[in-house]
Amino acid sequence: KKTESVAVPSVTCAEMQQGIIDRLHKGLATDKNKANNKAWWNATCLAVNELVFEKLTKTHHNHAGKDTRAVNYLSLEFLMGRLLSNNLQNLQVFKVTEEALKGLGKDLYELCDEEPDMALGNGGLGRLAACFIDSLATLGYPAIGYGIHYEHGLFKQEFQDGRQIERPDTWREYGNPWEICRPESIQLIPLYGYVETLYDPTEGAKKIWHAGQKLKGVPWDIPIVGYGAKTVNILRLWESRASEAFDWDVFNAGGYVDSQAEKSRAETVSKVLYPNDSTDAGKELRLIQQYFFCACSVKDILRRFKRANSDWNELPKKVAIQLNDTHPTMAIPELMRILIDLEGLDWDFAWDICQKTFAYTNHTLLPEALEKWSVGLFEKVLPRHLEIIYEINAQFLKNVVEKKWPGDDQKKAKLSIIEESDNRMVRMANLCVITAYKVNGVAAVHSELVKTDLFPEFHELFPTKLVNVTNGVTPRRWLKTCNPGLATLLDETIGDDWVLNLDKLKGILPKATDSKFQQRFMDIKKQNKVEMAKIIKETTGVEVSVDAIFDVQIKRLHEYKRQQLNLIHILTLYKRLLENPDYDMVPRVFLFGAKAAPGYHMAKEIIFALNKIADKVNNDTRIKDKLKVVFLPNYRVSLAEKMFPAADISEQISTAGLEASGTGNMKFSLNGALTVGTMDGANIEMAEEIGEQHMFIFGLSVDEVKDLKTKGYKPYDYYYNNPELKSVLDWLDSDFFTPGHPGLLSDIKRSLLEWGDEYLCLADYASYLEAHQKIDALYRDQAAWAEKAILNAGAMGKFNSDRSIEDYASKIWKLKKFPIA
Ligand code: 26W
Repeated sequence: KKTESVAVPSVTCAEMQQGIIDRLHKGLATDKNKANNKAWWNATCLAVNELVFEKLTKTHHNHAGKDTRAVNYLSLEFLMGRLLSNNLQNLQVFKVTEEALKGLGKDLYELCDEEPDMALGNGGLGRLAACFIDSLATLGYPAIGYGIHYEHGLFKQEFQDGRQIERPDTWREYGNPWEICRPESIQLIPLYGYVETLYDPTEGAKKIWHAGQKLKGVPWDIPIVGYGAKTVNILRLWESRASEAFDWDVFNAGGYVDSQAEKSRAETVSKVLYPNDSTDAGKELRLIQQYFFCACSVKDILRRFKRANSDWNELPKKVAIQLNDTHPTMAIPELMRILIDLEGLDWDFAWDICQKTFAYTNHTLLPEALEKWSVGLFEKVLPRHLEIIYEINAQFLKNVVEKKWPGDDQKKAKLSIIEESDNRMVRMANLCVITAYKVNGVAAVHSELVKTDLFPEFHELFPTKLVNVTNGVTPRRWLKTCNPGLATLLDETIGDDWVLNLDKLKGILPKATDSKFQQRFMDIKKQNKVEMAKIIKETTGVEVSVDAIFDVQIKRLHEYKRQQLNLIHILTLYKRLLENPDYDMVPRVFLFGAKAAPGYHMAKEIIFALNKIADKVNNDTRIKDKLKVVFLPNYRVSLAEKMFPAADISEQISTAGLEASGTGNMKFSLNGALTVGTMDGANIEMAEEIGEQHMFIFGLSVDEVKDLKTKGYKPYDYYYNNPELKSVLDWLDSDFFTPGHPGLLSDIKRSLLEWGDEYLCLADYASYLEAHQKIDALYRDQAAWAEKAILNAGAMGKFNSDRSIEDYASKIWKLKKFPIA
C-alpha cells in the first residue's frame, strides 16, 4: 500500500561523486589519496552546498521580489546539532550520496560523525527553535531565524573522578562549511553614553543618544533546507567585532596595542553562550549580548522592510517578530527608539506598531528563570532604552491598570515593569506581556498555568492575549534521519509521506497486535540498542546487555526534572539485589545524559553521585549484571540522535506543574519507547493521544502538588514511614560509594530532608516504584511490550513541529505559505 514517493533525487550518483572529488580538488586543494575523513566530510558538505545555494537564491528572489509577509524568529539559542545528514535527507539525496561515497571507498555515516555539533543552545528552548526553522522551511513559510554567532557554544562536558568539568566548545575552530559571511549587511550598534534632550519649538523634546561605544555586527547566514528542498530559508547569526571607527581613534592617539585590547573586548560580546538553563545571573555582558543581538536583528528587519516599503503602517502587515522567551525582549524598546528618535514617528504611532508586531513565547514558570535587570545597569549600558521603558510603563499604569483597578496600588506594584525594591529591577516578562499582541505557553497545562498562576492580572486585562501552542519536534531529524531502520519499516508499511504528514503514523496502529510487525519493530529496537551498546563501551568501557531494559533520562540536569528521584530508585533496586541476589527483576541499564549549569551546586552533586553509584554498581559481581548505570559524558544533539532510538523507557518525571512542555518525551515515544512520567507538560497531551493505560503515569498531579504545598509538605513523614526509603537515603551518608570519604553524597539526602525537598521527590517515591514494577512485569511479555511501543509511536502525529508551526501561523502570525516552484 505504498503511496506516491516524495523522493525526487536531483542528482545522480556519478554527479555526486564528481561533485565531491571536485570539491576535494578545487575547494580544499587536496585529493582522494591525501584527504582524511575530515576533508572528505568537508568536501561532501561543499558539494551539498552547490545544491543548496541555487535553491537559496531562488527562495530569496521570490520572497524579496514579492515582498511577502515573513516571521522573524528571534532566539538567543539555536541548538542545531549536525547539518550534513539532515541536509542530505531534506534534499532527498541521502541514499545517492551514501552510494556515491561508497564507490569512493568512504562510509557516509563515518563522515557524518566528523561534523562538530553546532551547540548554540542549552536545551529544550534552543532545540525547539531548531525544529521550528526546519518546519518553517519545509512548510514553505517565509521566515528568518535570528541568533548569535557564538564563538563557543555550550561547554564540552568531561568527567574527572565523577565530577563535571567544563571545557570550551570549539565548533568552528577550523571553519564551518555551512555558513556564508555577509559583510554587505553589517550593522553598527551603539552602547553606553548619555541622552541629550533638545527642545524644538514645533516638535517638542527630541532625544539624542550619544553612544560611548559602537560595536559592529557581522551576519553569518546558514541555509535552512526544507524537506523536499523547495524553500531554503536562512538562519542569520550575528558576530560582534570592534567597529573600525573606534579602533581608528585609539590608533591615532598612539594606542595601537590598546586598540587590540578594545578589539578583543568587542569580540567578547558574541564569544560565549551563557550556560544557564533557568537562572539568570544578571551580568552586564549578558545584557549587552542580548541588546547587541536585538539591535542587529531589528535593524536588519527594518532594512529589508524599507527596500519595498515607505509607509510605516505597513510594518505590522509585513513583519511578525516572535520573541523566544524574554531573552530578546530588548527588541521592543529598540524598535520604539528607532521609530521615534531616528524615524521621527510620534509615540502613539510607534507604540501601536510595536503592539502589532511582537509576540512572545513563555517557556518556563520557574520564578528564578524570569529575567530581571537592575535599573542601574540599564541606565549605564542603555540609557535611552530605560527612558523608553519608563514611558511605556507610565502609560500602561495610567491608561490600563488605573482604569481597570482605580486607586489599587498593589495591582500597580505587581504589574509594573519596574520592581520597586532596594535594588530596582526591570522585569522583562512584564514588558513582553504588555507589548505583545499574543503570548503563548508551550503545552496545554503550561498555558493554563500561565493564565492562572503566572500572569492572572494580565489575563484579566487582556483576556484574548494568552494562548497555547503545544510544542513539537521535527520528524525529519528525530525519526527519518536518526532511526533509518524504523523509518524504512514505516515507508514499507504506510508509505513514505509520513515525513510530511505525521498523522499518517496512525496507519501502524492496526499493526500493533500483528506479531510479524511486532517482531520487525522489536528487531529494529534491538539493533539500535546494539549500536548504543557499542558507543557505551567505547566511551565509558562499560559492557551492557541489549536484553536488558534500556531506561533513559536525557535532559539538562535540574532538580525540578528530578534525576535524583531516578537515583533513589536505582539505589532501591541495588539494595534489594544486595539483600537478595536472586531478587527477580528484568536486567536494567540506566542511561543518563545531562549537563549541569557550571554554578549549580546541587545539579553537579547529582552528577557526581550518579557517577559514583555507577562505579560501584557496574563493578559489583554479586548482582550478576542485573543492574548497570551509565552516565554518558557530553550529552548533545548528536548523542541524543543515537539514544532516543535505543531507548525502551523514557523518563519524564518532573514535579507536576514545573516542566513547561518537554520535547524529549515526544522524541522517545516517536522512536518506540514507553514513558514513565508525571502528569506534567506535554506528557498530559501525550497521554490523551496514546491512552494513559499505555504509559506508566505516576505521582502527584498539578492540583495535588499545590494542595500538598499549601497544607505544608513534610518530607520526614515519608522518610520515617517508609523503611526502604529511609535505608536508601541513609546509605548516602555512608562511605559505601566513596570509600574512605563518608558524607560526599550527603547533600543529596539533605536536599531531600533538611532542605525541604522542594520538588517533592519523597512524596512521589512510592508511586514511582510502583510504575517501575509495572514496567518490569510488562517487559517479560515481549508481545505486550511491542504492542504498547507501536501504539506509542503511532499516536505521535500531533507532536510534530509542523503542526506547532501551523498553529503559530494561524493563531499568531497570520502567515501565508509562499510556495517556491
Ligand atoms: C538565562 C536564563 C534562562 C535560560 C533558559 C532562563 C530560561 C531558559 C529557558 C526558558 C529554559 C528552557 O529551555 N525551557 C524549556 O523550553 C522547552 C521548549 O519550550 C520546554 O519543552 C521545556 O519544558 C522548558 O523547560
